[in-house]
Amino acid sequence: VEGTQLTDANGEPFQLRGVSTAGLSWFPQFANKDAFQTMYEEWGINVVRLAMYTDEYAGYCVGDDNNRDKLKDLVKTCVEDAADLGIYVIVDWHILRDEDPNKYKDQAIAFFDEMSELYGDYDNIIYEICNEPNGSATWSKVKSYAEEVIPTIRANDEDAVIIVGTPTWSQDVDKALADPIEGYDNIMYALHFYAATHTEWLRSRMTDTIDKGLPIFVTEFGICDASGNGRIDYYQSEEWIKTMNQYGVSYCIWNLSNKDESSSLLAPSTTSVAGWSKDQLSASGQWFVEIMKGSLDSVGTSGITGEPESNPSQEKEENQNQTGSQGSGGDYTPPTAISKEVTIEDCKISVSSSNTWGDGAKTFYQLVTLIDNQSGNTKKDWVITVTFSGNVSVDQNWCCMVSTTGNQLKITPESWNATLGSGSSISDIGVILTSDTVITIENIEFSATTS
Ligand code: IDC
Repeated sequence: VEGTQLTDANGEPFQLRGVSTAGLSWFPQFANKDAFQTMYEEWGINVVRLAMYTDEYAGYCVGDDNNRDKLKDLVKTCVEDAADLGIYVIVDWHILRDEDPNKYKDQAIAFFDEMSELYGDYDNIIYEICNEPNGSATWSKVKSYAEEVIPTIRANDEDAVIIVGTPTWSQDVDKALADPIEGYDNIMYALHFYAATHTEWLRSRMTDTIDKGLPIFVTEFGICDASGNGRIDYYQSEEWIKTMNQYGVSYCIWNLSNKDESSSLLAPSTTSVAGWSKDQLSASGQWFVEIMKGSLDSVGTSGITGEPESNPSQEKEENQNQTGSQGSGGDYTPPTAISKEVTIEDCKISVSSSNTWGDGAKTFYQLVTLIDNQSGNTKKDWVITVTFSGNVSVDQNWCCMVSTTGNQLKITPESWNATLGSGSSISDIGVILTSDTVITIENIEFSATTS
């Protein structure tokens, strides 16, 4: 890594572009040498990422010894297969439900010690030490974890690239920029995006952060929404690809499986584990192969959708049988933005949409909620109830807990943001709502205990 740029052995800028496996415990069959060879030779990838979950469904830290040995053997085989093929491999300690990488820090240290001891002499290995810190995992906690894992790896492997995840599911690269890890070379930081959820605001955070000197690797992205499912946003995806290519940012798409969800690269009916034809790929898979074939310039100017880049509203979802206005290819107008602000108990509460879209018969509203406590007191265990003009349900939420009844959405805190000191505010509460109709915000209620 030179400055912010990943380079080759001669110090020339180099971009790794490839595919992340799905969770190895769920879909081990697709993590095989023939699959890697197909993607290398036919798609043009030069890196695979091995997503080894730690904390859920037969994860490394929750399963038994037998399960652990199986996972470790699979990782080893894949590292060696990638080396044989002449491609790079990212060993991904896939924290997610565990939130804070410190939860299984001892296991992580033992695992990376063993891997780096085995593969310290390999030129193709990259260590990703915590996929997506989230919840209570602040940057200082992640940094202190990294400062224990990195020296373990460095004792065996003095120069391999090590990638460190960032808070809020590897979105807060700005936090790492403000307080980077010192004293080691070849460290990069993860930024993850899902194009139908994370748009211009996260893209500009990435470019700003790189411009200010932080080396970023997009070790995981999806072209659908952050659930790994839902609508594909071709326009946003191509904007991301163009920006990453322009900045020489390396990236891996999520994920190599045939699970019936939009982020899978294989069609649900595909059971072959390598050598896929085009029609065995999903919409995401077909898009990615086109992107890999395109030159930097062709990406985004025509792209797979064939839409001119200046027309973001025409997201033609060729591979999805959509109904409704968006699928017809005609002019599509997203639902009107909604927003409302109230002041209750000297706290300013604002709820507004940062993005809206339609998907067949449904509308989606990505809401940002802000609480600004100007009361001079500490507010605890706050509750926000938002009433809409139509019935709603929750598609996704972060940094809060939610429930809905009819046209009401109730937002309550997570344990770490339940207390709001005097003069402080919370701005990262997010909810994606869906409705059968176009909605407006009718009312906001707020309550909290005061101390
Ligand atoms: C999702 C998979 C889904 C699986 C789930 C398990 O797509 O099939 O059931 O994990 O937790 C991430 C994570 C990645 C998620 C993905 C989509 O790194 O593990 O995969 N995602 O939710 N970050 C943002 C999105």
